[in-house]
Amino acid sequence: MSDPSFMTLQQHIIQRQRCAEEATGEFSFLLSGITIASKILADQVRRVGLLDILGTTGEVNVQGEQVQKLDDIANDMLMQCIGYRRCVHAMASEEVADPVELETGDAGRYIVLFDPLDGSSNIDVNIPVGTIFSILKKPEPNGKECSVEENVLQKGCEQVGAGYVLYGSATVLVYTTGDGVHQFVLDPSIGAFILVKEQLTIPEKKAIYSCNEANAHSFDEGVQNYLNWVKTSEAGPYSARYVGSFVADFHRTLLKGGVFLYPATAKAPEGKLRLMYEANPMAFLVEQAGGKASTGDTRILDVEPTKLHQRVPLVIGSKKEVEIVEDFMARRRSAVSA
Ligand code: AHM
Ligand code: MG
Repeated sequence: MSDPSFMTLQQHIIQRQRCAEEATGEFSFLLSGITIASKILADQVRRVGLLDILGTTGEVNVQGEQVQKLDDIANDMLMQCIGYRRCVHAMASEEVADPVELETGDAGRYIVLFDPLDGSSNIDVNIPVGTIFSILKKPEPNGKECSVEENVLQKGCEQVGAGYVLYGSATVLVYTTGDGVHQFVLDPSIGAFILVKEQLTIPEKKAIYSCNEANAHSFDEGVQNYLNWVKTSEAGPYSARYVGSFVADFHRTLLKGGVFLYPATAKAPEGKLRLMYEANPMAFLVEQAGGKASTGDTRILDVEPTKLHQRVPLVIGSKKEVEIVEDFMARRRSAVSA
């Protein structure tokens, strides 16, 4: 007899879809496109040192093929696995300038946006990287034909699904469809993601902050005041944790609590992280887990996108910790405007 507590991602999605009104099975088929790609990528990431060796002779490997960077491989893999789904109207990726419209006619109801391999600059030093995805519905035509760009540019609060895959010591998948956050681990022996935690919640507060503090001199003064405060005995003791790979930093924050910040800097005046396929999906997840995500003064999920690769300042994590940062930023704003 099968173990009733043993559940694969596929079973989990199907089970939850059964409870949903318009359960057509399309959505689970769409997600399976992402999981197939991520299993292939998990394997590629694990062998990255070997792939590098094969590529060291130049641009061409022993098979006579072009040696591709892993970001390109990840992007192609996702485009291919998702692109075969007839329910997908369009895809957009960090690696591609414009959204890709698929010839799926009325069957194409979903839009998938992704960062194929976030944190990839860390890959040659064996630091975890990940895939982030956001799923939107194609908007109903409102009397006029919309371009694919117009269809894609929706606020984060319109997402119907979001998640990430972290290629770390284990391959972990975390997703939401708006009814909580669920965590799975890839069992390599059977090639399936197994449920390890349903309805995950983020601690309401935790004295951990995570940011690239080397940029502190060019942060908003409110953020600088916050960073000074976390080091005082009044606040602390706080711990600092920063991987420099957003998926890894976010995953730790989701599980352990704390706050992750990537504020605007002189080099990145709009912030560094991308709204549509980095900040929005993580904001959806964190809110579903009871946390908070903001630009410092606006809820991330309410930010109106104006372009696909738009960047945004990000403060994300435990509700209370995000509010402390927002408070420092608000106090600075009112001091300036007084
Ligand atoms: P990428 O999508 O090009 O990999 O860049 C985003 C990455 C994030 O994973 C990470 O949070 C951030 O860049 C780190 O930036 P920095 O090196 O400035 O701290
Ligand atoms: Mg990224």
